[in-house]
Amino acid sequence: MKKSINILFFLAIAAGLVGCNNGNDRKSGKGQGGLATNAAERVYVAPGEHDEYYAFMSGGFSGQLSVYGLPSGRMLKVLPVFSQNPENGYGYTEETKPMLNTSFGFVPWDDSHHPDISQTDGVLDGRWIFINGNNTPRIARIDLKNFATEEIIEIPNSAGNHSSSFITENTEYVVAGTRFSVPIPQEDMPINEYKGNFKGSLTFISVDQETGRMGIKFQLIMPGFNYDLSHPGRDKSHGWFFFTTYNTEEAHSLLEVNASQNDKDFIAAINWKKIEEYVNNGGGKMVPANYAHNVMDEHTHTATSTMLKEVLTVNPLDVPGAVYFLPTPKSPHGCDVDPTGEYIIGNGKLSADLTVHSFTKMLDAIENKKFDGEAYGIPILNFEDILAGVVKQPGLGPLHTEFDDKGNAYTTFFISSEVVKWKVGTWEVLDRQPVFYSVGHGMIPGGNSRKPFGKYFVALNKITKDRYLPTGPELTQSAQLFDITGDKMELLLDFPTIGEPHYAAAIPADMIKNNSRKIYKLAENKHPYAAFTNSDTKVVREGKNVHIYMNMIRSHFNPDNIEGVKVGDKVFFHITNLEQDFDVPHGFAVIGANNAEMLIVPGKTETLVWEPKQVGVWPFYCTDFCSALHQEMQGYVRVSPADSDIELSWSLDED
Ligand code: K7E
Ligand code: CUA
Repeated sequence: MKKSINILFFLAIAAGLVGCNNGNDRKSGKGQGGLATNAAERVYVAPGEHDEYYAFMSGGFSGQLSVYGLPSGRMLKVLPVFSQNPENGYGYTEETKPMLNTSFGFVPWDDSHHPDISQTDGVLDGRWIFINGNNTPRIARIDLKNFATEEIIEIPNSAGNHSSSFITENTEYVVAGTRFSVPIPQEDMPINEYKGNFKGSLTFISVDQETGRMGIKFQLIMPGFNYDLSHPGRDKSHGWFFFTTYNTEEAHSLLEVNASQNDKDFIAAINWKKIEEYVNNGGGKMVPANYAHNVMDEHTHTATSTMLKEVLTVNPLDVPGAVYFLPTPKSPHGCDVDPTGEYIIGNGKLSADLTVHSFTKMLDAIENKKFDGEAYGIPILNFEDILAGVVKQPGLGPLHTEFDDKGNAYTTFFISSEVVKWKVGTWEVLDRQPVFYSVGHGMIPGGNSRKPFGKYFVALNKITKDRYLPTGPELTQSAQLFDITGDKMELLLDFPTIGEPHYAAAIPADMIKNNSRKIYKLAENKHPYAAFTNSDTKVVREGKNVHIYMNMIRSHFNPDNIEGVKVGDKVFFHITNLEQDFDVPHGFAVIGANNAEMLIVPGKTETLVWEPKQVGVWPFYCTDFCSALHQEMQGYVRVSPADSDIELSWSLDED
């Protein structure tokens, strides 16, 4: 058991340090955090004024994506992505339920980690934002005109979709990598036969530049390591993608010990351009698969789910020169590429130093075939040959590195609970600031692109303990905003977050806000159950299904009296919001509904199913205070016994 001792010793030290950080001297964040006296002014956004940046924070185990303004830290919206959202009916309405379909059936929750904004020429362009579903592997695309999830594609042959969703610099591909290796294809086999038999898939999803539509171009089937994080090459390294791995030991149990044995794991360097060319020339093997592709139709505002039945796989050995391993100490987590595309940083969780690889040296080593062995036939480059530099002992437990526009890098340290600023190229540590507490990712607007906007750094912290008023055993997680325009980082603000914000992405507000949709045009609404005029409104029985074609406008429903519904019916309320003004949604709720309310924005039609269980006269009402007569916005459904012969009828203001 000697192998376990070093690790346990390390973790004991680590635990001790976390304890220290939570001690008295760090309680307030003042003094040590260098809280500037005018910090309040610098985050203050006056009433009616707008923030300078949109920040999109992953929701972690909430499965959503939340939108914040920076520098105020004001939460603007929770965008539902992978989880049902009773606030507006996402995942509950008939139109949105198909978005959450998977090969495992309806999966109304996920764990979302890494949002990434679309780019053109390596610069944020504000068209779309992508995010991964980690648990049931999926990638979602959110349109930043509508601020709505418009597409979700499931990833077959993947498990723990974690090294995702990162995009190439012209949004050619969204990339998704498996964290857990699994049998590919899945099969019933002993777990202890993992080694050599389980595989990891790295999936390249192409993106249509007009519509944003995603499709899996190919899956690279890699050795059975854990593929933890990834980043695209950019500028000079455009065409490559880099993935950190851990568990190159291929352990299948007690990974905290057994996957911490190797002195170095790898960063996998993937020349995707080469593989793309191979695939375009007919390379790769189409294999059976079963995965959902869910798309929101822009005219009917209704999602469809299609099950796809095959996927193109590529064996890396079939594309010589496309895949290499870069030895990287020691169980690296983050895999970050600087804005020039030259430096690839592996954040070795258990390593004392930060290792930086050089892209130029990597190409040189490849050209001169300077290999240091191979793993499953994939060449391993020599560590020394590709080393650009080392940041010496910057902190404990490095997780992620982000970049500003002045050649500086900012690495987060989970264990020593700090952010360390260092100089790219000289590897010299320039500044360190404590965070409260245990930071995961950091984020600089555009920090994962060729053009960062280096004004703010946001620390995305896991633990808050004493930072806010206590709320019982379950506390919020938290973000901290630093001003990074000077030599030293200055802490300005704490603000709580929704769920666990792993990564985040931010963009200047000007790049999005003028394009933001205000209404859906009624004239473009092609929903089959839309009711625009009085003569469109009706109630139709099809066996036990009752379809109500209803509309709403300040401040009534049409119809608002409905009779002839029976116990045992399934009632579909198809409701069209006739408003064509900005910010006039109406809500809909009916007593005893087993799902949610729905919030219908101007010009849309949405559908909620209600299954009345009891005889009576049951009210429905608008849930959003929409006008002075909002409280009058209500109606009744008469529900008769199952064997009743009362005919369907509907009316508005008629006796
Ligand atoms: Cu480090 Cu999922 Cu990117 Cu969390 S991951 S922190
Ligand atoms: Cu419509 Cu309240």
